Amino acid sequence: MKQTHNIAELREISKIIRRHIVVMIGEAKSGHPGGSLSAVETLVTLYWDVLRHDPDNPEWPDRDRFILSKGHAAPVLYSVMAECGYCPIDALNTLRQLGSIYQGHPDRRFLPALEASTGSLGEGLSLAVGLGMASRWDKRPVRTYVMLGDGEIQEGQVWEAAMFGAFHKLDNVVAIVDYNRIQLDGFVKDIMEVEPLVAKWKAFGWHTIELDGHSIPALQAAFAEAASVKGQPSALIAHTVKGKGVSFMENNPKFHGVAPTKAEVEQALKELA
Ligand SMILES: Cc1ncc(C[n+]2csc(CCOP(=O)(O)OP(=O)(O)O)c2C)c(N)n1
Repeated sequence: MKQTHNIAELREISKIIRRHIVVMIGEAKSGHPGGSLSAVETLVTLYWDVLRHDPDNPEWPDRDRFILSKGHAAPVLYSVMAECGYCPIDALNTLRQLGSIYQGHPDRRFLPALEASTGSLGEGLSLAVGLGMASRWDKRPVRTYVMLGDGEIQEGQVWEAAMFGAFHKLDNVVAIVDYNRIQLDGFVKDIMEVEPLVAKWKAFGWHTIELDGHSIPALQAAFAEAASVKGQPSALIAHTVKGKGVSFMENNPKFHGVAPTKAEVEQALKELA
C-alpha cells in the first residue's frame, strides 16, 4: 500500500480516523471513545509510515504485525484498517451489532485480517513476544508492534512477557504504552500508580523511549530509533490525552466507556472538521 512520510497528510488521516471513531460509537450507542482517540496518531503513523504490510495480501508471511492489546479501543483499529483497505468503510457503523465484522473487541473469527483477537487485557505483549520469537526461528524479517494501555499494564502477565522479551533479546518487538493516565474507573495514579514507568521498562531490559504520542514526527523518530536497536526489545512510552481531539472528552474519565449522544456527536464533528 501507499506509504507516506508527509506529516500534513498523516494529520489529515488522523482527523478522518477520529471522525469515524466518534460516529461509529455514537451509532452503536456503546463503546470506548477515550482510549480510541488517544491512540490515533500512533496507529496512523504505524499503518501509513512504519509497517511493511499489504492490505491486498493480508496473509503475506513477511508482513509486520500489529496487535492492539487494549482491545476495547477497537474503533481506532477498525477505522485505520478500513481506511487502509482491509475491510469496508461503509460497514463501520455496524460496530457492536450481532454478526458484524466489527465486534466490540477485535475478533478474528469475524475479521480474519486482524493479527489477534484481544480484549481480555494483559495478553497482547505475550502474543507479541511469541511472534517475535517465531519470526526469529523462521528467519523472517518481521517486526511486531503491540499497543498496551497504562491501566492494562497493572496486569502481572505483562511483566512476565517483558522479562521474556528482554531475556531473549527480541529486538524485533516494539511495545507502545498509550500513557493517557486514565483507566476504566478513574486516574491511574489514584487506582494503582504505574510510575516510575520509564525506569520500570528500563529495569526490565527494554530500550525505552519517552515521547509525545500525538506528535507524528516524534512517533516517526521513535519508531526509527527502535528499528535501529540491536539485542533489546523497545518500549515507547507515549504520553497521550484520553479523548484527544474532542474538547469535552479530553482527560474526562467519563468517556472511557460511554458513547456520545447524538448532540455530542454533532459537536465533536464540528471540532474535527
Ligand atoms: C482482563 C480484563 N479485565 C478487565 C477488563 C475491563 N476493562 C476494559 S477497558 C479497562 C481499562 C483499561 O484501561 P487502560 O489500559 O488505561 O486503557 P485506555 O485508558 O487506554 O482505554 C478495563 C478494566 C478487561 N477488558 N480485561
